[in-house]
Amino acid sequence: MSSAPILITRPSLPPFEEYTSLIQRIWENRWLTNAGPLHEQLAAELTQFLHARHISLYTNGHQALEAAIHAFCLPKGSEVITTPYTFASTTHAIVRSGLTPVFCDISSDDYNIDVTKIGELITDKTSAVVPVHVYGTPCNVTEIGRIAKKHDLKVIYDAAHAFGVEINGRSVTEWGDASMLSFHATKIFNTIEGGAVISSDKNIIDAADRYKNFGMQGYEDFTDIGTNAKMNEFQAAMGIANLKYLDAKIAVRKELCRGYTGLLQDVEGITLLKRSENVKSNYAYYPILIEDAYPLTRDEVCDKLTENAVFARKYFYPIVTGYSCYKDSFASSSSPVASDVSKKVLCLPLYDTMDLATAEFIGDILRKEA
Ligand code: T4K
Repeated sequence: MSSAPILITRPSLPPFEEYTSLIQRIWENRWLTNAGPLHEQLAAELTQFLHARHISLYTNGHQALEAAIHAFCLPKGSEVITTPYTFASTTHAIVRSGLTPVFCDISSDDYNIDVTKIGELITDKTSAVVPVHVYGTPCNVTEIGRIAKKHDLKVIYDAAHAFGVEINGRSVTEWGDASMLSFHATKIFNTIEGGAVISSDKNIIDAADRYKNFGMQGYEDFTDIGTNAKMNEFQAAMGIANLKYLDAKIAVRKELCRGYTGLLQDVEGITLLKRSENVKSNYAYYPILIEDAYPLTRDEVCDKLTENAVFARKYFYPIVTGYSCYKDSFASSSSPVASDVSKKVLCLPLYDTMDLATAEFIGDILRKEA
């Protein structure tokens, strides 16, 4: 095995010539951004790939999430139920939209929002729920839908990790009023930076399309105070080239996950992520929990891996309510499960150019310490 550092992830890249032949077209037509032909081609391909009704491509996932929230015109200051076990982007998008996040704890089964705890957080100020499909594992979408319908709440999924995930053969983005996807370099499908809003409601996608283009309506009016968050042609070209290889790359990741699981499933003190039979996973992340029964703490495991040039990551530690920008605001009920998981979690390296021997090397380090 090479002595190069083993990073948490490496971006998927298509064959160089396939990217450059798409880029060649940009030189021919001099169309660089603002819904160019490659942008339109990618939007059409993704609509089909994701069985989406409507899609709006974005320059990154975060802006797409802000746009999705903005599109519903939720009352300023209203409360949005979300979880603290996520990347900062989820909470930032809520707060930057002038809304108040209310933190719900997560389930220890899948690290997603605990649907049994949503009800007690609903008040007459609640306008929406923003759950996260953490690591690409779908939330309990049926129960979330039932609660939202009963209380007349919008559901906007942060599906940043869930590209290509299906529940009983249906895309995870079919649930909720809208979903945001991330196409960042570190994600399963990338457009370098990128993202999308998906919805079955054309009005929401029209609003997202206007929002990313300054709120412009035709050439002579601005109907919304929008932003600039359009996906450019170089990003779209990367997406078109990458999409062709996605299934093959997910298959590689699946084998690597199998390798990890084979080595780690019987190690006392290590808990693995459960995957459901009815879910088609994208194998985006391989999180493990280092429990008290393991001889080393999570941080000691992390250090041990680093000594071996293996750079695992603590996605997500600390929880959002522990960040300096949030800890003194948004009084929230405590989230003991999220806090506990966050102190134990370690995501192991996983990417499509990694080989099985590398997964075995990492698994063996963890087995030896047990
Ligand atoms: N919601 C959720 C739940 C999210 O997780 C995210 C993003 C968002 C919303 C927002 O979506 P975007 O606006 O990002 O589309 C990374 C990503 O930057 C971020 O996209 C992601 N979540 C978050 C969980 O992870 P970092 O700070 O950990 O990335 P970084 O730079 O440390 O990269 C990780 C590893 O990947 C490095 O070890 C090196 C490798 N790498 C990275 C890049 C960018 C490469 O080899 N090549 C590269 O080009 O945040």
